[in-house]
Amino acid sequence: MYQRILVANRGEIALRIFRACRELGIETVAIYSEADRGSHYLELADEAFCVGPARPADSYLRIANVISAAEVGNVQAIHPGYGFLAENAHFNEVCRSCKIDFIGPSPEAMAKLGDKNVAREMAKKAKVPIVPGSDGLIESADEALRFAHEVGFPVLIKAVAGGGGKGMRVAANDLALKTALQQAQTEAEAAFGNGDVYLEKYIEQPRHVEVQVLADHHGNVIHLWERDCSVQRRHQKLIEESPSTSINQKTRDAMCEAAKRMIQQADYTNAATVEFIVDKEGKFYFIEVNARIQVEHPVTELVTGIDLIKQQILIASGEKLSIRQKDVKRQGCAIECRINAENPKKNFQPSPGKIDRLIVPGGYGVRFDSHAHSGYEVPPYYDSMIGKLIVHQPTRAEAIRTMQRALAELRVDGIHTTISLHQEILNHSAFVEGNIDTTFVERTLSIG
Ligand code: MV4
Repeated sequence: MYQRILVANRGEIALRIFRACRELGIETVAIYSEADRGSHYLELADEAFCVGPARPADSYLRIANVISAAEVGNVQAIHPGYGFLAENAHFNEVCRSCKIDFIGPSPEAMAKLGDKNVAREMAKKAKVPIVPGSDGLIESADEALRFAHEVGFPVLIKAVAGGGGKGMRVAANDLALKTALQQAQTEAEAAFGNGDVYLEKYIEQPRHVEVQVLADHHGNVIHLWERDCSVQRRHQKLIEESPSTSINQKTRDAMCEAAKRMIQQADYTNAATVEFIVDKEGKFYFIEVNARIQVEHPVTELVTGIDLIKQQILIASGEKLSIRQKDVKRQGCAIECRINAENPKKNFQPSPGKIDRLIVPGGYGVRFDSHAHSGYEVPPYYDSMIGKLIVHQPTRAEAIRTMQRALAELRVDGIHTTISLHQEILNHSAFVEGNIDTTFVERTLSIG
């Protein structure tokens, strides 16, 4: 087992990893930018190094500085968290060449799954349902038109280097397709340095359901059931829950088995999330694999009783999974609300600044993962999420009640937050009835 791990991240996920390491008896090395200097959560690490100025490109994304901190800190492994370098195959490769374990998949598996068209091909081989789509990349407008007439409009143009909704464009007819194709290729080239695109039939008003998977270096792969992430706005997830209200048990079993086949096909190790969309008829389709631990991992931890960060560390250190598939029971319902420093009344513009007072909810079934505290200065340079409020109860109705209570207790004075938005969603009949798809927020709420 490792003696020391560097956590190449900041905020709540860095704190989450410090805590898991502390319990495993592993020392931790933190990194921080000038903007995060003096943050309280850094005190929960054993050592901390400044890796540069506030801008992510000059600090958390500066590979040479992160690796230098790892060398000086004399660590055996690096946990990347999510975002920043978590899915950067080059950084993964640099860790390997410096003989530092990357707590995640191999660079090869990460690179393959980062190409959304390669991932589609792998899904086909693994007999995982995919959306009817082009057979590989689209080279010309004529080819795109031919495909679109085959499956029928609307179609979705996707960048192979995209993901998470980036580099996507919907086209409803021939003329729109020609324009959208050019725009998507230009945008993808600019954003990812790779303008390659492929096409899929556009599944309207889908549900977004993802399956958590763990795979060790000894051929063991287990799923830890699904999470429903349909409540989102402009590809930013707001609320996640398990189990999903979108699928029945037959679909759930098929989706979870498909997720395991996908991970086996990709020769993947460590934690992954296999993402699907579900259409109105209840059919599911593979979308992409997220080769990292996700923000919403506590939802799965609460319903399965499994600490996913500890499992990641044990797998990376070479240990065999001690959990067999038949041991993965799911109990109750968990719901997570992302608490962002944003103003829902001003188009969700970021609301950095000083938290004059933070009062954290508690009581039975309540967890609050956050690095924030009274007097904490929310910096303007990074993601606006300041914490995650997660509840766990035997039934969804009870979980909703507990979340409503916890949101009413939560106090974040001095900045704007998404608390009121979550209260509106939790009180909405469509949410209570479990009748939500990915267009729910934009379509029904006053915030649009
Ligand atoms: C789709 C889709 C509908 N049809 N693909 C791609 C990125 C992933 N995170 C979600 N993606 C989607 N892929 C086809 N063929 C719908 C989504 C999707 C979505 C799309 C637009 C706006 C919000 C969305 C939220 C979840 C899923």
